[in-house]
Order: sequence, then structure tokens, then C-alpha cells
Amino acid sequence: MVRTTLVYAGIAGKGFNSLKQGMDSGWISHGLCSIAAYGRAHGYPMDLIDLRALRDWAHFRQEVEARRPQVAGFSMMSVDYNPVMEAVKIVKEVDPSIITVVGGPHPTVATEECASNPNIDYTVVAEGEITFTNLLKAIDEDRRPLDRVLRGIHPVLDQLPFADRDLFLNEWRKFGYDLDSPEVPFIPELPPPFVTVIAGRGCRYTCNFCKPHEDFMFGRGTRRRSVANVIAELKELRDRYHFSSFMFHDDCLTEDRKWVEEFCAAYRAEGFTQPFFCQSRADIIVKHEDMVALMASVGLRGYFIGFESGSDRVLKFIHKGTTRQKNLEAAQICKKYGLTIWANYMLGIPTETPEETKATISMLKEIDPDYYSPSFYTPHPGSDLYDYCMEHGISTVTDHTSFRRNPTETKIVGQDIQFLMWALEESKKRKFVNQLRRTLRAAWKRYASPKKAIRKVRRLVLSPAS
Ligand code: B12
Ligand code: SF4
Repeated sequence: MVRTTLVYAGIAGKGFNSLKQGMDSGWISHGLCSIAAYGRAHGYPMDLIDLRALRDWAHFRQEVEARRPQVAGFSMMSVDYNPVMEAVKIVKEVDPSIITVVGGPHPTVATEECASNPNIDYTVVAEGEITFTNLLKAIDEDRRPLDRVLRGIHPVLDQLPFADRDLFLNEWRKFGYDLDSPEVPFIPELPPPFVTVIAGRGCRYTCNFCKPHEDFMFGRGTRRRSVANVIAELKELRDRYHFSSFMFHDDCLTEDRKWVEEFCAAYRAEGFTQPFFCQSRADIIVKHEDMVALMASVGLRGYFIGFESGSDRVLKFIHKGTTRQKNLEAAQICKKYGLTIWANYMLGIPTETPEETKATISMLKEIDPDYYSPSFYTPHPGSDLYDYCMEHGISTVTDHTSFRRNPTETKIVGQDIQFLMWALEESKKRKFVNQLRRTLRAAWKRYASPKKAIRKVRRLVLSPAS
């Protein structure tokens, strides 16, 4: 059977040796874990090289030399382009007969850019489980496809084996990373052992800074797994990793309230109490407050919400389907149910005026989120707003590394970096009264919660001399 090494190249942000250093440095790739699970289920041995766990390119070369796979498969967002190109070059230098295959979000929308590279033998567009395994079968049977671009087949999600987390865990352990958690938690609300789960693929909304990229990947709309299938995976994760918290990676888990209600009932019935987070949208939270209450009652601890902008004109321009007022109301509802708010928002959206940027700042002061997740708008290939930027010649992105959304450089012609840096800082400053409230609440939790007070009193009673 053909032997494959999969490669995870997520080092554009933090570089080599970056495992366990924050959010993009301690999570698995569900895409690769799903491809590995499917391939292994069909008898194909797979291992992984995670560049985040390596020292440098020489270390990567050494690993390829030691493993000598017949096939190397690379997963690739747009931002991963440079490291993946370097990696395929090294693989071909080690042994030109190793068949290289790329797949993921970037090859799906920038197919030609990948396919035209002579170091890349096959470019897979869209979902890869079935197509990649079919390719391995064809290689095994010595009937390699002539076409170098292969179109992915959308799998029936309930028929896929669960993502094989050990693909990453075994690799990390091998490189000496001691792990008390299958994935690295990033906030205290989600204690270790922590895992991430995906209950569906795609999203039915049409925000133009994002869509239609995912429609190319997963088809239009959302394909959700059955509740029974997701619960079965959670049971397996409970038995295997004893997880204490988890997070749904779904773009918008709450878009289907019937599914959510069914899930909440099953989660409770199966005895799960572990806290979890998921992504939602302000308009959904406002429309379905009772669903929010239900989720909070079974373990939801917080939402990631794309508030994006405090200007109604900009929200309309990006087709967000919400308003400043709805954003504020959604935050109030989260607070009512004790939910943590992780606020995603963008500064420097094309056409945004300084006054509109200030509206985003004032909105954040009203929302008073628990976590700020700002970005400077970045045009991502595959999105309508990217096409708008190209048509108007206003993108300043010249290197794939700049496809990171991190607020360090502007991506749009004419934007004033100093103003955006000021806006960034200003957006994260809390109102004095909100800060005071937070400090008092934290102090109460730390020193005066009933449990701690009782413990303190008991200690005083038992050892009055101390
Ligand atoms: C979870 C997530 C993250 C997590 C974990 C990422 C990870 N390791 O997968 C974190 C927080 C780390 C992250 C970070 C970023 N992300 Co992100 N992320 C997602 C999200 C929401 C889910 C990913 C996922 O698991 N999907 C489900 C799995 C099954 O799909 P998949 O991974 O794409 O894999 C399938 C196919 O792509 C294909 N495939 C993938 N790899 C391979 C390899 C081979 C060989 C083959 C044949 C096929 C194949 O087959 C897989 C199975 O069907 C997606 C949106 C989405 N819904 O997909 C955005 C998304 C992938 N992220 C995106 C972006 C922009 C980023 C950041 C650049 C943001 C930033 N900070 O600036 C960073 C980059 C990190 C880095 N590499 O340096 C964009 C990518 C757009 C693009 N053109 O590249 C997406 C599409 C969101 C969006 N619409 O804007 N992200
Ligand atoms: S930004 Fe979120 S809600 Fe909007 S289309 Fe993209 S994934 Fe869906």
C-alpha cells in the first residue's frame, strides 16, 4: 500500500518551533485529520510532519529523508503558500519520485497558481477525503491520472470516520512536546484537556469579505452531521481524551436552531457537562434568545461573534446581515446569560471613513467584550470583496504572508497606518465604569465567593492562631 506523509505548514505567523504558543499554534487541522482517518480506514498508512514542531528547514529535509514516503500531501490556506512551496521543493530535492499533492482553501480558489508549479504533481480542489484516497488507489494500481487538477468529491459527513487526532498527537509527542491536552486551550473558560469538533461544513450566509470562498470548498449552504453522529464522536473523545472542555469550529453552529435544540437535549441526556464555545451571529442571537438560554443551560460558556463594524453603512456594504443596534442587543443577551463574548471585528474595511472606524470603536466600548479579536481588513482570494479590491486596484498585498489578518500592516491603498494603529488601541480601551465593574467582579470571584469565604472561615476557625 502506498505510504503517505501529510504536511501541516502553519508557520506563516509564528515560525518554526512554535507549538503551544497560542491559538494557531496548538490546534489540529481537521482537514488533514479527516483525510488521514479516511485513508487509514482504506488501508493506507499515513503519518504527519507538522512544521510548527520542527527546528528549521534542515530539520524538515532530515524528516523527509528518514521517512521517504511515496506520496506527500500538503494542506494550504493562502497564507501558507510560501512555506508549502519551500516544502515541496525540498521534498523533490530529496527524491523527485515522491508524488506531491496540495489541497485546502488556497488550491481550491487559486488552482492555477498551484498547478503551474512543476514541483506539485497534483492539485486537489475542494474536499479531499475521497479524491485523495482514490488517487492513492490509482497510484497503487499503477494507473496515475493524467489530469494534474483533481476535483474533490463532497462526502456524506455521517459516513466519514471521525477525525484522527492521533495524527497530530503522536507527531507532537515524538518531538518531545508533553501534552496534558489533545489541543492547546487558549482561555481559562475552556480548561484542559481541550478538543475541537466540527459538526458541519459550509455556511449559508453571504458576507462578502468571506464568501463565496467556502461555497467552492463545501458547496452552497451547510451540510450538517446528524446530532447522533456528533454525540458519538464526543463520547469517543470523552473515553479517549477525557476532555474537560471543547469548541465547535463550525462557521455558524447556531444557524439551524432545530439542530441546536436536538443537540442540547442529547448533550444533557448523555451526561455531558463540559463547557463549550461556538461561533454565532448577532442577528441570530437577537432573534433566538430562547435558544441562547437553552445552550447556556447545557454548558455553552461563550460565543465568538463577528460584530465586524459599528457603522450600519459598512455592515451593509459587507453584506453582514446585522446592524449596530443588533450587535449591541446581542451583547446584552450574552451578558444576561453569563456568556463570554469573543468579539471579532475589522478596521480599515474598503470605503470605510475615519468616522465609521470611530463608530466601530464606540460600539466596542458599548459591547465591552471579554476578548477583543481585531483585524485589519485583509482581502482573501475567493471572496467577493477581494474581487472588488482587485477590480479597483486597491489591494496592497504583494506577498502571501500578508494574507494574515493580524493588525500589523494595512492591506488597502491610501489607508493611514497611524490612524488604524490608534483605532486598534482605542477599540480595546474599556470605559472606566466597565473596567471598574470587571475588577470588582474578579476580586469577588477571587476573594469573596461563597465557597472561598466558607473555606476561609473554616480555616480561621480550625486554626485561630494563624
Ligand atoms: C478552524 C479554522 C482555523 C483555526 C485552525 C486552522 C486549521 N489548522 O485548520 C485557526 C484559528 C488556527 C485558523 C487560523 C487562520 N485561518 Co482559519 N479557518 C478555520 C475554519 C473556521 C475551519 C477549518 C476547518 O477545519 N474546516 C473543515 C475542514 C474539514 O476543512 P479543511 O481544513 O479545509 O480541509 C478540507 C479541504 O480543504 C481539503 N484539504 C485540506 N488540506 C488538504 C490536503 C490535501 C493533500 C488534500 C488532497 C486536500 C486537503 O480536504 C479537507 C477535507 O475535506 C476555516 C473555515 C472553514 N469552515 O473551513 C477558516 C479558514 C480556513 N481560515 C482562514 C484564514 C484566513 C485563517 C488565518 C489566515 C486568519 C489570520 N489569523 O489571519 C489563520 C492562518 C493560520 C496559519 N495557517 O498560519 C480562511 C482561509 C482563506 C484562504 N483563502 O486561505 C478560512 C477559509 C476562513 C475564511 N472563510 O476566511 N483557522
Ligand atoms: S463571515 Fe461567517 S457568517 Fe459570514 S459568510 Fe463567512 S462564515 Fe458565514
